Amino acid sequence: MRTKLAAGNWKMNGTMAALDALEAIAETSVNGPAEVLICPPATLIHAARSRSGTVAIGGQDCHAAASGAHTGDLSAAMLKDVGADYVILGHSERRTDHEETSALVQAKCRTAWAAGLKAIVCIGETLSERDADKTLDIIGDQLASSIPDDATGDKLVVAYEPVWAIGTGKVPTTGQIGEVHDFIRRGLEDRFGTGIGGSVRLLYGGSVKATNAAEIFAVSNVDGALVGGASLKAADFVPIIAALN
Ligand code: G2H
Repeated sequence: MRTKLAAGNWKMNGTMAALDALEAIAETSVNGPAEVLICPPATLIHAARSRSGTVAIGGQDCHAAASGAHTGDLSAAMLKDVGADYVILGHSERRTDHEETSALVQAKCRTAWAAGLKAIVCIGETLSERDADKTLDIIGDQLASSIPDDATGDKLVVAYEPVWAIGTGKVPTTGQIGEVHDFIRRGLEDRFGTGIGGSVRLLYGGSVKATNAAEIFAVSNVDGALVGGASLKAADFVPIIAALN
């Protein structure tokens, strides 16, 4: 049985005042079985930890190296040290803005696991790839090359985020989401066996909001969501959590 996960990705939004929203989310989402996670900007992780109650806290990226001369970067151990339980890796905004490859994402994943963080590895096709009927090829390649061989359901979450649905208000049909999630599940089971492959949680991400969450959560192999814009305010995020519970 996979525990459902409602994960909020605040991206580059939020100063200390935003922690009021985190507190409101924590106060109103304590009763359900779903796990709730907020990934604020790294500057807020330490303060967030003391105000998040049972809500887990995560980072949005980490360096592939454990430490060293990497000005401006953060290590997985640093995130863990200030209270993070999770880290998002390979988000399409990082793949695009910072030219991150799947090989780099895999290296970051290894470092994150070594530091005791759970990794949410993001994969997804662009619109031109979908239009060219290459979606499953792209997903298969990203899945194979972004995830290390020693994955387990305790430390890996996979987020399917079609790039064309991120922050655009465009959402794939439930049929399109189901096709990709079933494909990812089969890929994980083929590679890691049905025990491990069946225990990894699969999140959908891309323009999830209160009005579409319930129908997305009803799709097979959707174990929750990675939510951007709609995780910034409790009034928007709490109904999404409720739809999962
Ligand atoms: C996709 C998602 C969060 P949004 O990036 O990872 O953002 O819900 O704003 O589309």
